[in-house]
Amino acid sequence: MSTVELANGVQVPLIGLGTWQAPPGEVEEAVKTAIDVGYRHFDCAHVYGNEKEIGAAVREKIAEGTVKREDLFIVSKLWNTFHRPELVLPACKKTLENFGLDYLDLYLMHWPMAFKEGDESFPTDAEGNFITEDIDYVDTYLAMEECVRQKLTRSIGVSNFNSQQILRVLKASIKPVMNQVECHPYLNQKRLIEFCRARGIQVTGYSPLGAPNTVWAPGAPKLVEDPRLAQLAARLGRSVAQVVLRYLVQNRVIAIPKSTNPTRLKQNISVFDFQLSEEDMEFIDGMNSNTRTCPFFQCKNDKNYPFVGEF
Ligand code: NAP
Ligand code: SBI
Repeated sequence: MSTVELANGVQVPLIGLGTWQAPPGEVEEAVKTAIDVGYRHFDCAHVYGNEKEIGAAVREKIAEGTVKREDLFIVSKLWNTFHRPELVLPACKKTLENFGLDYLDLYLMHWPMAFKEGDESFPTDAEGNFITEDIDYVDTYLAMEECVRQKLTRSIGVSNFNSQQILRVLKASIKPVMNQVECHPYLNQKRLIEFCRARGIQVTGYSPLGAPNTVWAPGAPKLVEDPRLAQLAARLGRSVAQVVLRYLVQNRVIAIPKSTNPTRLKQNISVFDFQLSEEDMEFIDGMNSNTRTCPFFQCKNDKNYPFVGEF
């Protein structure tokens, strides 16, 4: 599996397994199959509600000798209700307890907005908007540094940060190594990627297949059904999903497609035995329409909502 190097020297496999909406009853088997077919990178989060099952699968594969812990790259994310600095270390410890692991490879701040703390992951007002709190994400980030100091995670980073928000967290002493953002041919993120790379930050692309089941755009054209990509894929004897994933990894963007289906798990990791020509890469670049599958509109009024400004 090809990797990209983080600013701290850690190698990240270019394809990881997405686990949002992987039901607890399916994800354990999916993670075990994924390890068997070659996945070594797992993208997880407290809010996905399946870290216990993922941890059980990983520990079983380590115990049976298929993989070693040090061969894996395990990512989790601090949820928005835990942004108050005092809550950060306990939240990271809780995630480790759920996994049954000693350390993470990467801990990300899931979003720059802070939600009202409490038992509800999505505190919502009468209009259906999420209830946010005035906590500066820089203070949250500084508290995440302690997770590195205490060796709970090897690296820290951010997710869903825009360029201006990135600049503010770069003042910390432990720099973010990653920004995880939505990325696929309809939202290729060229400017944000260039901006992050110039500052030593790698980019992971989420919803790389365009999240075909997104709740935010029920009738919208689906990336995996795009006739232009279907034609290109047919010419190469590949699936559209493979072409799209190859487009990301050929651009050195880490891709984390979600699947719990054994055939698609295998298909999605089989993107290192072919190349897209320069013309094909440029053709896919031309499909950018800056459309998001994950606009998270319910917090658009928060001052830290990221999807405003140029990029
Ligand atoms: P995605 O990976 O673009 O799409 C997943 C969907 O595509 C699933 O319904 C899956 O169904 C289907 N699929 C998988 N492989 C396929 C293939 N080869 N051909 C056709 N369909 C295929 O969407 P996503 O889950 O939104 O994004 C991936 C991961 O990114 C998430 O799971 C999560 O880990 C991360 N993420 C992070 C954030 C963030 O805020 N940081 C936001 C969104 C997502 P099957 O399971 O049935 O195969
Ligand atoms: C959830 F667990 C529930 C809703 C939701 O909507 C936004 C996208 C997101 C997220 O914040 N990270 C994801 O991977 N999906 C999500 C997760």
